[in-house]
Amino acid sequence: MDQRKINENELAAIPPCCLKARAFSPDAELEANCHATVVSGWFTEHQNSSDKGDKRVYFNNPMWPGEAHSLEVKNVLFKERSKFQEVLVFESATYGKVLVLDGILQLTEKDEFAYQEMIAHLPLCSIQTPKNVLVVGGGDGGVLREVARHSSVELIDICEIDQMVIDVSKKFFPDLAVGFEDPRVHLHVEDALELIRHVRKGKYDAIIVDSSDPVGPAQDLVEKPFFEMISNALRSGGVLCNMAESMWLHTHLINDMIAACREVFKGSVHYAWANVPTYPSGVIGFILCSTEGPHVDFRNPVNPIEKLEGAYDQSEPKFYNSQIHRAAFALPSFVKKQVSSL
Ligand code: SPD
Repeated sequence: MDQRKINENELAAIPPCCLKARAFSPDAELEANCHATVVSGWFTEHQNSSDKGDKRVYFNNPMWPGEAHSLEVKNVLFKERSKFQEVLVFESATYGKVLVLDGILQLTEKDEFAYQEMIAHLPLCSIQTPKNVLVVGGGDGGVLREVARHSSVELIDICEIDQMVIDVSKKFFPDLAVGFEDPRVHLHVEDALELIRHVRKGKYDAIIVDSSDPVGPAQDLVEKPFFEMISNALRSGGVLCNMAESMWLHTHLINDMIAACREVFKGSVHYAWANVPTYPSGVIGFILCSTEGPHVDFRNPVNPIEKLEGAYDQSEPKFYNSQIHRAAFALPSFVKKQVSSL
């Protein structure tokens, strides 16, 4: 804990609502009830929070013990508590606007495209003519924007639990929220488990799970019962792409997820990854699975983006291409060793 005294300039840089969070003792920090991740003009992704009586308490996030990543804050643009989580938007000094949920960075304007393009095109370019797609989470609209590049797609259902995430994205992140404007998009604001439980068997060609980390509302989305429901909602030979954390930090979690997926998905199961500088360790992974049926060879895109009509209508993808697609499945030796189910 930083024990030094802050000077006048630093004090002026702290948004007034954060003064309480300027904690110089552990006890005082626990008292903080207002985006305590922004302290002395810096956002630090190292905390998680939970309700204790009528108070919000903050503690080191168990997903990333012993490390933290910080961005300089120019201006806090929005902070409010929704029914599900604390939603924060700030203008950073070097990464544009940033969206944070419950103290965890979800996206920045500078590097968001790497994640959204990969999670959307890895599955959709792995099957011929995807038609019906479900996006779970993804309330910022970025994944919708990418799915909409595929002209074969006729229906894009999205199930986001938190209306505030959608509203905030429409206000502060128009380049992502543009995804909602596509006429093929049908928005469901509800718990994805409920939607998927009641969906017609085999309805979707592809399901993309763009969740937050499994420590809050998204906890159920890495468990076997969820994968079973997903599998049921996919057609034979349909595909799932699920956000799957960092191989530098979470091989245990990846192992468990892969093992659960192998039990459920009788087609193929693979792990891929991409660099996203502002995610913990600068890396994020994806689990790709297919149901029993026509074989899906995820490692070789049969529906290459370069040949897709309409894929470049708005602008070119900035990260994803067929070479990146193939490379994303190459795994370092330590991952092959530690993730025994791969
Ligand atoms: N550790 C953060 C992982 C965030 C994954 N979801 C990001 C949402 C972007 N559409």
